[in-house]
Amino acid sequence: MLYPQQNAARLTLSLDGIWNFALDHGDPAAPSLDPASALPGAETVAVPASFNDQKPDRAWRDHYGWVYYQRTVTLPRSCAGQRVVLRFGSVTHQAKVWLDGQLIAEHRGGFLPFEADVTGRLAPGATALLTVAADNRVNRNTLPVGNEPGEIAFFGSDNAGIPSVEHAKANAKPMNRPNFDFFNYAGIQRPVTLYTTPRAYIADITLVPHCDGRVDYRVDTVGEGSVSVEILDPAGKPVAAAQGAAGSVTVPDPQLWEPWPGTPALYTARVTFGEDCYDETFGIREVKVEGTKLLLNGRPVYLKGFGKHEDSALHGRGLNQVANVTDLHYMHWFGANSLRTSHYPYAEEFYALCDREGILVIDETPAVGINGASRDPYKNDLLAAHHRQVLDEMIARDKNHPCVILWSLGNEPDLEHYPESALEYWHALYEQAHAQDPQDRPVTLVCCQNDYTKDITTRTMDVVCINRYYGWYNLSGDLDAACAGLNEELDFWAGMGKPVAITEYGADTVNGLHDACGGMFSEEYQAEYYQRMGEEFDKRDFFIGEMPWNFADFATIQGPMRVGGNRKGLLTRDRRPKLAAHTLRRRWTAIPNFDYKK
Ligand code: BDP
Repeated sequence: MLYPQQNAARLTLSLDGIWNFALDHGDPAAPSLDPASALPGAETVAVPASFNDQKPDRAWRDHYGWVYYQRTVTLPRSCAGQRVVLRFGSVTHQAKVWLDGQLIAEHRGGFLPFEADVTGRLAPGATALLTVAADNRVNRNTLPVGNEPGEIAFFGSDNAGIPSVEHAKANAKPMNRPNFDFFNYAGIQRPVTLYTTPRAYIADITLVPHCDGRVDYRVDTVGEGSVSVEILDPAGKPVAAAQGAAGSVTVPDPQLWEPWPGTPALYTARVTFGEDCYDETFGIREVKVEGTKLLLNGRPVYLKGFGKHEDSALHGRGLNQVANVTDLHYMHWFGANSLRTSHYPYAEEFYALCDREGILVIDETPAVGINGASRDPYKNDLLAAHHRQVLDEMIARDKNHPCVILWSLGNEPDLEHYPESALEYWHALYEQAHAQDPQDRPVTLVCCQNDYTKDITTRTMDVVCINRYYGWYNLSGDLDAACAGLNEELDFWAGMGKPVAITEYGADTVNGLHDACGGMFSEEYQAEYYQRMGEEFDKRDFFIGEMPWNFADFATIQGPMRVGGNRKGLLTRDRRPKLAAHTLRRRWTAIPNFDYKK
């Protein structure tokens, strides 16, 4: 799906700003306010952003069910004769959209864009009432996964192992019980755009670049016209051209896209079709797995980076361009070259930044929380269908980004209790990703600390990605034992002949808490933990990357395991480095992108 672009043929009108807002206190199962009328008791809310932290009010923060957003929208008369599209970067987790009371779009999944063609409905010069309802409920059929009322929440206040108070639960008000460890922020979290195209238009562009300069392309169009493609080099100079909706074009002396501190050279495919035109940026780079190596442009690359979240004060999970730019500058400061979009696809604007700043991305679906030892979570057709949908939409959206080097099908599912069922479920998605991605990037699934001998799925992925908490959730406080445990496990993976990356490892750390003996939660413990783990990683040739959890402290559900959120950040939530940030910085600035492991 193309990102809205203002150019010689297209106009984009931002609908971001202050909207009217109301919580729907009716039946959470069905939106109940009248979308054709002004919202009763409307309050103000900023878009894009999560609504939860915009008012110091538990009703906003802990709302369960539907909320409504509303504003008017006027299409300029100068847009007469154009096709008009209304586009949402994301609405979390489920959306309904009405224009003057008429339903024009519905979408499930809170982290991917959707749009509605409103050409016939919004007349040039006219003003219409735009109403959006967003549902924040998560359950066993949604991604991310939530627990049904009465079930044990893994990260919440009913943690397994804590004495149950079944008799008192009837008093609990309906609430989301996320089966994941991040605050369930919701609302219109990404930009809303009204854009025009000519009536005959470019619907999609697919680019598959090769290191020898050949770029295979396909342009999908609607209406009559002929396609031409011109390639501009990073300085904006035309270097190659072709005619026709599909084919190949060859860039002479290609400058390859490389991660920072190399040069992330960006080319542009300038596509024209009749009256329409679109500039798609891309990088010339290839990624593949060979033996135990992850190869970028034919060279073994070492991933130094983070598991992240879209999370910042007040904005919640809403697009925050200042935080995004700051975070990438911090990535350079750390000497990092990569990140994982844990645990959902991020805003499109972020991938464009990573393309530009040379940051390698593991792009992850919102499939987090697929577990529950007491029942087979894979015997669920609704979940499987939704999972196929989000994977499809994520690849369709992100397929041309040079920064994306690996697809992650999901995070920490149960792979141990129903191994055959798990293999069947994840393999269908693995095949889908390979079949759908025009660049055929490697595919992974990020696995939880488990009995790895019973997990028969992770070992079938192109890259083995493991989240491990030796020295934190297990062998707590004992770094000698933690290193021994890690090594025992790495001996197992050594036999698999695959590249292995650690995609989460970390220690909750309260900034400002110091301890001469380096006890848990102190800044000293976190620093020593990363120092010791790094020394172990360096001993293994098949080990292709390290991604500490987490880049920064982040908001979570309330519960006895979390003090003001998850504190495993190397940075605080307001982006101040903890002691361990300096430890990692020293380590990573000394590790080259390429050929670190022979
Ligand atoms: C892992 C999850 C991650 C959590 C982390 C933690 O993948 O979302 O935040 O543990 O507990 O299991 O800090």
